[in-house]
Formats: sequence, structure tokens, C-alpha cells
Amino acid sequence: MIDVHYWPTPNGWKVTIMLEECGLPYTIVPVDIALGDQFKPEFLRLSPNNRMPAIVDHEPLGGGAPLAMFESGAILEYLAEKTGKFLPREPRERYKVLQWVHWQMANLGPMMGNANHFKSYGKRLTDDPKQLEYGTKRFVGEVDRLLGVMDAQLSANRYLAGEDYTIADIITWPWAMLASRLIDENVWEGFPHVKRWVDEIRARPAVEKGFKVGLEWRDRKQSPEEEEQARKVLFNQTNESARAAREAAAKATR
Ligand SMILES: N[C@@H](CCC(=O)N[C@@H](CS)C(=O)NCC(=O)O)C(=O)O
Repeated sequence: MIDVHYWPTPNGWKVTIMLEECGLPYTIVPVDIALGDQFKPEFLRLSPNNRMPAIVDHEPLGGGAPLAMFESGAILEYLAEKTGKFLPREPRERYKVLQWVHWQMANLGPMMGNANHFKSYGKRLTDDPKQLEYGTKRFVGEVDRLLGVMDAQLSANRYLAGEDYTIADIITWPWAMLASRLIDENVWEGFPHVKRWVDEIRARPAVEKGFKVGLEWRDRKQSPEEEEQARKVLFNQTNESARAAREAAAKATR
């Protein structure tokens, strides 16, 4: 059994979709990132970067004690290795896939996250729209460029790494499919091949199932106090605050 420390966000969906695609049983452990669960001692022991997702595999590849892991890219690569699915073994084909996995982890995910920060969350953090202008332009511009890179690749290939569906698609889909919501509702007009790929993957039953895990938690209306708490937790993190959480975690385990 695999525990998935999870909240329904794009980085979380990567893992639930992969587990559904592989047919592996799993248990969800909710990490409410708005309430600060990512700083709890028991979670920091698994994920020292205080971000979800993280997993604990109780029957790990290679045997031995339960294996804990954070970072969605590492988790998907591990699950692919464990099941022999969605990542070819032959080196040339394997690295074709891994280069797109790393492309997503270093590019599309962080740029979309930052574009969303400036475009949506930013309004909750400042009353001065001028403060948001440069960041919005920079990150929305980068997302636009990255969608163009994907569109060119998908104009010549059914999937990101070629003709087969792989972890490169599973890891990229949860961010890419949000582009019309996070960036612009007409975004697909400029990227028809990405749109074709988004729709094709959306139709997979495992994707539908993985995407729905805990989705209702997102609709829960926050009280004004909870909103204030979420603002503090999510947007005021510093080395100081993270260190305080680490020290509290270390104390709790002594
Ligand atoms: N590179 C990490 C990113 C994980 C990440 O940013 N997770 C977000 C939610 S999508 C999170 O836990 N945020 C909590 C916070 O900002 O405090 C991964 O792919 O696993």
C-alpha cells in the first residue's frame, strides 16, 4: 500500500493520476496547505521542502523499510520503475521521456504557478495593481512561450515524447490543462495541438479518477479567519518561518 500525502492541486493530481493509471492501491493522507499542514512535524519528516505531494511506499521497490519520497518528478519516475509502466527501459527512448519530465518540473509547473500567483492570488495580497504588472507580464509571457514549445512538439507527435503515452504526459497534463483557467479562456486558439492532447488525455478513465480525488475539498468555503490564516501560511514563508517549523518538528521527534 502507498500513502499519498496530498491536496487536490496540479502537483497532487500527477501522483493520483499515475497511481490510477498503474492500478496501484493507495491511501490518501490530506495535507491542507491553506491551513499549514505542510509545516506539521510528521509531514516535514517526509517532505523537508514543506510542499506536497509526498508518498510512503510500504512495499518499496528493492524491499526493506517503508520508503518516503517527495518531489512529484521523483515520485512518478519511482512509480514507473516499480511497475514497469509509462517509462521505456531502452536508454534512447527513456531519456526522450525524462527530458520532458524535467522540462515540466523546471519550466511549465513553476512558471504557471507564478503566473497564477500574480494574476489571481496577487489581488488578495495588494490593493495596488501596479505591483502586479511586471510579475504578471513576465510569467504569463513565459507560459505563453512554453505552450508554444509544447504545441510544436505535439504538432509532430501524438504525445510529448513520441507515439506512446508516458510519465511525461502524466506529469505535464495537470498544469497544461489549467491554462485556459489560469492564463486566458481563449488560450487554446493559439495552441491547437496542445488542446487536442489535453482533450485526449482528459478522456482517459484513470485521469478522470485521479483528478477527482478530494476535489470537493477545494469547494469548501473558507471563513474570513481561515482566509487570513491561509494568506499568512501560503504567502509569507521565509527562511525564518521554515526554520522555526523545522525546529518544532525536531523537538517533537526527540
Ligand atoms: N516541485 C514540487 C512542487 C510542489 C508544490 O509546490 N506543492 C504546492 C501545492 S501545488 C504546495 O505544497 N504548496 C504549499 C505551500 O506553498 O506552502 C513538486 O512537484 O512536488
